[in-house]
Amino acid sequence: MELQNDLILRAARGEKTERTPVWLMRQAGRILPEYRAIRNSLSGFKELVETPGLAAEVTIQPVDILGVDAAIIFSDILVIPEAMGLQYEMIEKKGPWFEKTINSATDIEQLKVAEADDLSYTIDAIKITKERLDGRVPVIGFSGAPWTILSYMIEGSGSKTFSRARRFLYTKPVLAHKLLDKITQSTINYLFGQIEAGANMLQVFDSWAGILTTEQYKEFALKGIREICEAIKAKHPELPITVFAKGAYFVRKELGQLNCNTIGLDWNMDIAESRELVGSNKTLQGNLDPCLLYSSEETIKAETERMLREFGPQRHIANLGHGVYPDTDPGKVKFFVDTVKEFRF
Ligand code: 1CP
Repeated sequence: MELQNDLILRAARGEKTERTPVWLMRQAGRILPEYRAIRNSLSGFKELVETPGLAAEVTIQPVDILGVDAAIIFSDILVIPEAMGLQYEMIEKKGPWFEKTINSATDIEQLKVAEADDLSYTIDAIKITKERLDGRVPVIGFSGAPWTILSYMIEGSGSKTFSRARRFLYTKPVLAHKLLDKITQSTINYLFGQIEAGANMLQVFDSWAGILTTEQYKEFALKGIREICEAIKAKHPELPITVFAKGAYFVRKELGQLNCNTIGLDWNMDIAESRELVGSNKTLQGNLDPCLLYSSEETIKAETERMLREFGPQRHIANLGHGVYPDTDPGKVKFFVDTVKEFRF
């Protein structure tokens, strides 16, 4: 199907764009009252994720309401551990909770390598989203990066330090690699399924990248991301891939060497320095502080335009430096989106 707006795909591939494309990480849940209305009518978050028609509906809401240049499929990175055999619950105001966690070789052996069919609800949600969008904007598929997924499988929940997961890397490095390999393979199968369903680009979220040492990141985290990029590119060389490794300022050069199109920056990463380290043949995505959206329209406009100028007219996808915070005023989010869309160099 012909896309009416392919700005984000062209920016990712380094082609010329009339203006900078814009979307927000976590745009599909969290902020919109229209999302809350649907969410509150259900038993919980998982029912929404697992009901393709409703997941498609909340995926499209930010396109209709905020005017963003892409839709990101409504799901969660934690569907992969579940498809591998670890059920999770999403506890209100607390976050994810896994009854069973991974600690031994036997635990890892018992995990299955997930297939796309194990995640048919998200695959179906992508198909429905594509039909309903009818080419208005591209659809972004996504997954967690293997290290971030491993951290949840070891911890069993969110954590400030993820010290159990980091301890596992020090004390059981061979098992860590075995687990990472199984997660990587599952993720590749899942992402292939998302592409076949119609995803136009992919983003890999390494949300807990920043808590590893440089050496650990190179040894345990980069390998899986590299394998994911290579596997996807071998079959779909034109499909843009974004790698967002939050806090991983210390491996920007290595991220720049991955077989992907775009590197996501968080708001701590200096734009000029990142461009230097990542190199000129990647697109950069980001990177305003999500807290900027709590400020006045005047400040949002000034900071957004400063950012746009600093990234320059090509090879940039405007975004925040992490997901939009749940209590952000949707009006301010729309103002940010409009500021990007109205700006001309
Ligand atoms: O928000 C969207 O745009 C919809 C899609 C989406 C995405 C891309 C959701 C829905 N989750 C994610 C990714 C995700 N999930 C990440 C990577 C991005 C990031 O760093 O923000 C991570 C780390 C998670 C794990 C997760 N899911 C957490 C964090 C737990 C922790 O460690 O503290 C939480 C609280 C969730 C729940 C969740 N996922 C998505 C929504 C809308 C929610 C809120 C649940 C609800 O509505 O009840």
